[in-house]
Amino acid sequence: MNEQLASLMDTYRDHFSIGAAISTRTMDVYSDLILKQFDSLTAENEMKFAELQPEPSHYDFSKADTIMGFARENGKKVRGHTLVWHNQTTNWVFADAEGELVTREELLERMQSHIETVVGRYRGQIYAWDVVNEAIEDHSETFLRQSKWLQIIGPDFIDKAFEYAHLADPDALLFYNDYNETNPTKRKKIIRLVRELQDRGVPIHGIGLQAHWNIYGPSLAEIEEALQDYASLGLPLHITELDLSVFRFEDRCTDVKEPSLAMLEAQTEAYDGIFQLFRAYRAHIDNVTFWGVADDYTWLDDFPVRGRKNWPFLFDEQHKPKESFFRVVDF
Ligand code: HXH
Repeated sequence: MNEQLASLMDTYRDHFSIGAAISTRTMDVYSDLILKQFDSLTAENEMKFAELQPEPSHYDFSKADTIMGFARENGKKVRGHTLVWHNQTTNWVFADAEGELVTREELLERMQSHIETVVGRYRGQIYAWDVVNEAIEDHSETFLRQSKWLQIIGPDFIDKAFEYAHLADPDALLFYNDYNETNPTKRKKIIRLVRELQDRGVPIHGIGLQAHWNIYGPSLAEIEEALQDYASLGLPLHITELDLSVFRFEDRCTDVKEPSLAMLEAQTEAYDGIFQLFRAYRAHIDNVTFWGVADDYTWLDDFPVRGRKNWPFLFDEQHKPKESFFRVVDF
């Protein structure tokens, strides 16, 4: 590794912490990059409900603990992801012994005991939790997304999740986290949700903007408008899952074996503009986390299009800094 290479976390020390999502596998593959470039880590999957409590009252903390140990040994902060979500949550959570939906009281009890166990285990070691993930409906006029949590408990499942998490670790910062966060319609709904939580005195301390964007959009103007709007709530913002796909979401092509020069140039310009904005909003943004480390592995490989690879990060498949990296650290 080039000794002279700049460091994202050092360059941005006075702005915000810089994070990356890792797994027990990628923390070894990327250890050199992680140690030098990132001061905050998130488990990409290892702290999700289905991973931690695959069966009733049967917890498996082995992978999560491995990541926590790696973070502790290397002096990295950890963001927790995620406690209450409609995905990657096993069906048993919502079912009774006969396979029927459980009652509201029973589901609240299961939610609380999961949150108590997980947040309690890492109390004092995880500085921020994504308490509720993706509860807002995308397109329609509907406010909250249809989910078992909503169906069984009702809209206050969100309040309860935050209250339980706050009881389990009063010092952890509690976040609402969502995607398509720059879309004006969804943005308004996210802001309405957060404002209502604040008005009811629910312990929410920040908003997580996933930022799964691509080289075609959202535009810098749309991103700035969103940052302004979210900042007006007076809560800190975390950019929780940043990546910049080189494809439009719906692009079906699977024959691109390496990113074209045009793609990489567009990505460099986009990253440059996005980080200019992040720097301009440093008073509101406390953390910027990438949803991965380097282009040899990303959740966007094969998603949402099977057979389509992607190259969304600042480091290439050989873990070398891309042009986008040099622009992001040059200001
Ligand atoms: C995030 N969801 C999650 O927060 C994170 O935990 C996970 O590791 C990766 C991304 C982003 C997302 C949400 C909805 C979505 C796609 C991505 O919707 C679709 C699902 C299937 C097909 C098309 C869209």
